[in-house]
Amino acid sequence: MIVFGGGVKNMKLSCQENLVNGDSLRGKVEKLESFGFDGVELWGNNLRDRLDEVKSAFKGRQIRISTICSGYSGCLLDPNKDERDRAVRDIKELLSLSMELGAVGLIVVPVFGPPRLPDLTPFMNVIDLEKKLLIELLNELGEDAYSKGVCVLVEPLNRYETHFVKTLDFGKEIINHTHKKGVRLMADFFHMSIEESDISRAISENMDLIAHIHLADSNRLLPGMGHTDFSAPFKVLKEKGYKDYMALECGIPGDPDKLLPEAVKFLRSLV
Ligand code: LER
Ligand code: MN
Repeated sequence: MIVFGGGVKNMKLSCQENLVNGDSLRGKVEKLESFGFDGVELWGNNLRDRLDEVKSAFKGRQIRISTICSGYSGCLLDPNKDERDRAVRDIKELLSLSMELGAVGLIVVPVFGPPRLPDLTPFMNVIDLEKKLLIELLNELGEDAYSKGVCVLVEPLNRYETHFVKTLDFGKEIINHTHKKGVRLMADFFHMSIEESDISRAISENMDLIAHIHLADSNRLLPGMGHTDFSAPFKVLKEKGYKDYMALECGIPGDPDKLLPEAVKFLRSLV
């Protein structure tokens, strides 16, 4: 295990697979390991079809699969039951793959864009309806995840990508009504830089549920290239003993072979 920052044991650095150059996944994985990453975040799309390639790419390496990002069809908060069932079926399949590949879990966004469900006021407004439906579905998915030893990682997004779960507090409010052990929160610094009034407070007060982090600066480039203050939130993570992965999910304006190792150095310097 790499000791991140020379003092924060277990805080592990990961990178999404598409951010690094390479002709094969094996080549990318080798590179990321040599740059000092502890994990790789894979995309969930067609993951079952490339399982052999994935397994052989990580064989004999220290670097691990941190997480699986998205890759399911359907939508959990769609009025059409077939759409919801498709999402539940695919998410369960990706949770099985998370287990098989030793990942923490699967990143799930409850709904992108505007509401799909109807506004039923005065009986129930759309947000309350979405909340109730999501709690039911997350309960089922959380139980499934827990039985597989992985988790559903609920990701709040910014207002331009969703109308619904936008802050860690709101995510926690929902997760608190579910099978919590199998449902956790993830915190994306890009979305937080738009939606949270105080990133450090949001992290601090939701720390018990946070099991994954996405790293990007305010402009969604590599950390250090925008105006997000990483040092205060990292101090909170350090003090509270955060021990899960932080994965880069950002644009790289230049040569990744040069900029990714520099990003590792920058992030380590923060802690
Ligand atoms: C989308 O903006 C995002 O942050 C992804 O992690 C969604 O899965
Ligand atoms: Mn993200």
